[in-house]
Amino acid sequence: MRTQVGIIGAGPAGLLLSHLLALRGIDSVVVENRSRDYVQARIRAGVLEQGTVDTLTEAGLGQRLHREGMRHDGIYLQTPAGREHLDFPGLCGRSVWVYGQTEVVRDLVAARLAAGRPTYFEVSHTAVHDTDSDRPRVTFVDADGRPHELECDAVAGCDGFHGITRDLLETSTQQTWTRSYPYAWLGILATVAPSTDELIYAWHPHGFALHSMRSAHVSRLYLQVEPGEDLTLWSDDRIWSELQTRLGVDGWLLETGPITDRSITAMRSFVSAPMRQGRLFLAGDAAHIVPPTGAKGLNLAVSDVVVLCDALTALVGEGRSELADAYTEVALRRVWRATHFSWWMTSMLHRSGDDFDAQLQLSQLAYVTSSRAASESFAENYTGMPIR
Ligand code: RFL
Ligand code: PHB
Repeated sequence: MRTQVGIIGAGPAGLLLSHLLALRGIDSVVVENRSRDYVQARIRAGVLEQGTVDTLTEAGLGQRLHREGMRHDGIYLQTPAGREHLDFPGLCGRSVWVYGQTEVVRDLVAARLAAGRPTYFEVSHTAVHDTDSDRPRVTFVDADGRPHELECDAVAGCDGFHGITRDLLETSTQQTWTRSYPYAWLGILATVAPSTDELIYAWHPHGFALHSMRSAHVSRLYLQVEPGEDLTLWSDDRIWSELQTRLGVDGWLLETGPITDRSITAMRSFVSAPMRQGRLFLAGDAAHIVPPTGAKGLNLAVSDVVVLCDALTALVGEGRSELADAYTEVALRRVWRATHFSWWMTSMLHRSGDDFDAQLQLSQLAYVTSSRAASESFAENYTGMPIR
């Protein structure tokens, strides 16, 4: 088989890249080692930046997003002193949208299959060869056990943090930066109307809590827990009672309902650079991870792909390499801004350290909600910096 761009991974990065390339007349083949149902059901991100929504809308992928997604014009930041609201349009002229990653992926898979473009789910033995030549190849075995060889002009590694492509980059020129955090998130999805109109990020002496949502009938909530926390120690009653404690303010009650999904997520920052070697390009979680506190992971995958699409169009469509040569530098500017914001927001909201640390966090939170300069800076970062 011959294609212009071989794409490893059918997460948001790989699927969106294939769609944006097709709009530019560049063909691609996507290979994914999980099933279509698994990829579409994976519960992850929920908040889309304005730039992500604009990108999806301009690419013709915005119909359901605009119908079912919820525009949020702010968030609440809470401490035991009270719940404060930040008004994003008033602070920076932008908003965010609550629309689950599951829905984004569903829309992308539907668009790709409707266009009849080749997508292989449930592949195994994915391998990439000859990335330093002009004809890199991808080999894999399809769901029926048939081996394939894909001859490409370029390969995009969109295979997430646990994928195979990052390890193909030359270790002598590769640099990585890592930060592990001494806490994790216990996340639940529950069939109950959200008890809030906008997301609540709460600092509490017991630890951080977040009230998010997926729709008018589905809530998504998180609790800070220990990194190695045993999920079986958390009964439904214990989860709801701890959420009520950490999210509670006078006169406010958290509605409860059946819990349909629960998981523990480790928290880590990770950046690997360069994001390219020869004709192999990395995008999204394959190249970097942020802790979920700033809601940046999916949005960074989208911004990488927007930049990468320009670079690949010039490289394989027109034989020009300047944008490909600049890819790492342009993408990393935004990656490091989001890495800093996610680290900062994480460090401000999670309990760790001693009472001195707690007083610094509370002072910082009071500053963010009371100073125009600080809240503008928060709003600008949370709603997302420009992609280019
Ligand atoms: P993905 O989504 O991991 O997709 C990679 C795909 O590659 C496949 N793959 C392979 N395919 C073929 N051959 C191989 N050898 C392969 N190895 C792997 C995988 O099966 C998979 O389908 O990466 P991508 O596309 O870069 O997208 C990144 C986002 O998924 C991620 O950053 C976000 O989910 C992070 N995140 C959040 N991001 C936000 O922007 N806003 C949020 O509110 C937000 N909340 C979250 C989050 C992540 C969370 N978890 C569980 C990590 C909340 C949580 C709890
Ligand atoms: C979510 O809805 O899953 C969510 C929202 C905001 C975050 C992280 C996750 O910061």
